Amino acid sequence: ATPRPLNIGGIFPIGGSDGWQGGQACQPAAMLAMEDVNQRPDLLPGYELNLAWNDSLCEPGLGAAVMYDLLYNPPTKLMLLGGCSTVCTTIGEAAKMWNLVVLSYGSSSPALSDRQRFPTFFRTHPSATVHNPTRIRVMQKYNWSRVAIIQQAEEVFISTVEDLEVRCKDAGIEIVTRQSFLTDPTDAVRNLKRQDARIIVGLFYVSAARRVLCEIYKNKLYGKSYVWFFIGWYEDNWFENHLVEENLNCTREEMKQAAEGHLTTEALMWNKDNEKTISGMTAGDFRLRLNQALIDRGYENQSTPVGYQEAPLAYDAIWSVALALNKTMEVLAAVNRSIEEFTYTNEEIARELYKAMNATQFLGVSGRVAFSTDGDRIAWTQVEQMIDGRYHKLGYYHVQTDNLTWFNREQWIGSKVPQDRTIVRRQL
Ligand code: ABU
Repeated sequence: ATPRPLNIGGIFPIGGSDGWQGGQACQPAAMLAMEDVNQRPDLLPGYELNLAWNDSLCEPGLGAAVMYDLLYNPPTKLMLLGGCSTVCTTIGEAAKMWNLVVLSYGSSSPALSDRQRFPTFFRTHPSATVHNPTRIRVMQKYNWSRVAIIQQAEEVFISTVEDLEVRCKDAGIEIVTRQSFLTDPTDAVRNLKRQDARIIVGLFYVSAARRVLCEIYKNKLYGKSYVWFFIGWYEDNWFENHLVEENLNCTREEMKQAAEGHLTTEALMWNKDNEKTISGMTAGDFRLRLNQALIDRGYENQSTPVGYQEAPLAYDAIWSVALALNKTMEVLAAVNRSIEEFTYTNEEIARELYKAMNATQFLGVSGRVAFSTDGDRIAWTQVEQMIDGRYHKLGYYHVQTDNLTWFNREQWIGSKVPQDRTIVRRQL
């Protein structure tokens, strides 16, 4: 018999120029997962999963419009997928009104872990708070106890900084200044210079990161006396792309010079081991299929589409949805009910969907997928450094076990570890 449809909705940030356009690689990855779950006879028997989706441009207003469009137009969606923190904040807060679980493959905002505000929100993407213990661990490794922070004024970064401040205080690390900017970082970067900041954590989306880097160059806040910590999920060549479109007043060479030596932290989003995952693929097999899917869509190489790093999270998000729906169907069948009875006012089935998602666990191409009580993913992080214009892995860190694996590959300009303050030498 023809399988009956089970419908879900998806919101992907693909176009636009601000925020995170990670739908470029995440949407194709989700479609691969759709193919795979629909080919599994033991999953959702008698049904076929359908994904209706649209682009949010990573703009919360448009994201809300896409969500209304998905919900007010039949068929009824059983769950929503979303990416980009600013959009997920909007849809995650609204979704409870429709008794809908939202699963995000691409939002890092720590604010999204608030169960009061986002009671039906889950994510395969780790919260940005996972970077903070790693940053602190690296600071401690080099005896840096005086640091500065510069952030874009978006909730995703504000909530990350709030967590970082608490952790720095606990670790006895002084935050000499915290600078914030909306769009233009000129004054914020100048203030860092005035405060003689040397070790600086920067938190912003990638186009703002380029503006900051250009100001770093102009203010000479780079080189042997400075260490910058940036977010590690930008594309590898982020600092030399889009300079003309974004009207940046720095050349590629200047941007490259300013970027040299910076550190990044990021959560590991690709399964590190070569083991078979729930789909039968290893992470390496998935990479090959994704690369082909991206070539088919006109991307010439894997570094071109945004969201390549997060693509396993999108692939695993679809598996999470399929497993949770499957579980819910079994629970409902035991009481002679069907998942097809779900409506946006059906709290009982919504509760079962929530419980099933909360209990979902499997080995995915992004690693072990499991959701903590606040809906979050727990992950390893990695530290990289830009050496000669390319990222090199320095080490891995796991916060729960305080396990730091370090490869001693860091390189400092002038061969000395930069200090966190000006050393005044007294003449005798
Ligand atoms: N790794 C991409 C996260 C994007 C966001 O939090 O908006």
